[in-house]
Amino acid sequence: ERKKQEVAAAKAKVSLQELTTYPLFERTCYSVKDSVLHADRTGIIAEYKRASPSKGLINGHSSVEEVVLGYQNAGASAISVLTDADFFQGSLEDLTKARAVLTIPLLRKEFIVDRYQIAEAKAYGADIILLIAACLTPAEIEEFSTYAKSLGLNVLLEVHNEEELVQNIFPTIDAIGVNNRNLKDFSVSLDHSYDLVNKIPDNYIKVSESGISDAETIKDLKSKGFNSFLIGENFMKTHDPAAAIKEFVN
Ligand code: IGP
Repeated sequence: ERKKQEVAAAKAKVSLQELTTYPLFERTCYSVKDSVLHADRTGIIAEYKRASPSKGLINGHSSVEEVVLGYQNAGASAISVLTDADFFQGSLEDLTKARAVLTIPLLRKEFIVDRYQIAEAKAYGADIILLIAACLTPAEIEEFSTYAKSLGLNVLLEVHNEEELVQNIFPTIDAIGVNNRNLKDFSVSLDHSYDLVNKIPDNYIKVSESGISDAETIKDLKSKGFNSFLIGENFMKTHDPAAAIKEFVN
């Protein structure tokens, strides 16, 4: 029975070669640098997040198209869509639905561990992939970011401490995010951002990720040198995520 399931799963997954024939695979990606530094935009990377391992269900009622278009209209610089099903109730279908309504960069938020997922990101409409230093070796970060660049994708490197940062600064990376949330115990502290911001070279977009809860925090992070802010839960947990983002930009 298990063997049967494995065969079926292998069949359902198309080959990497086949992914390269998908219509979206040919598109030219939006630049994350241009969009974050665009004078009329807020620097916010706004996330569509239905659920999370630490919070369970966050929002089961708002559609992906409605939310991401609202984010874009409120001045988001980019959009993040979770594609992980097991922990976040996301999907590649959500990514493609977002792509269809957006004219700003779109991040595939996923735990990437192989090239196939990078080709898949392109084929389903992403402009940016995430590489998490805690999940990968520096050699893998270098290899995967080089491959992503060869497909025209932007790369966001995620770090949580100084060691992860210094080991993984490659020219094939566009943006460096400091995750304020510890992926092991889910504790959140903005101090991770404040401690690392001056150690990120200025030619990278500097993103503070997770646990950002108001406009004051954004102002403060900006004054310390961040150009970008990745925010999900505090928008998604409200009745109207697209309205919530407006409260953060005044
Ligand atoms: C958003 P928050 O606390 O605003 O919902 O955080 C984003 O930073 C978070 O979802 C995230 C994440 C990740 C999720 C950051 N890195 C890696 C999954 C995997």
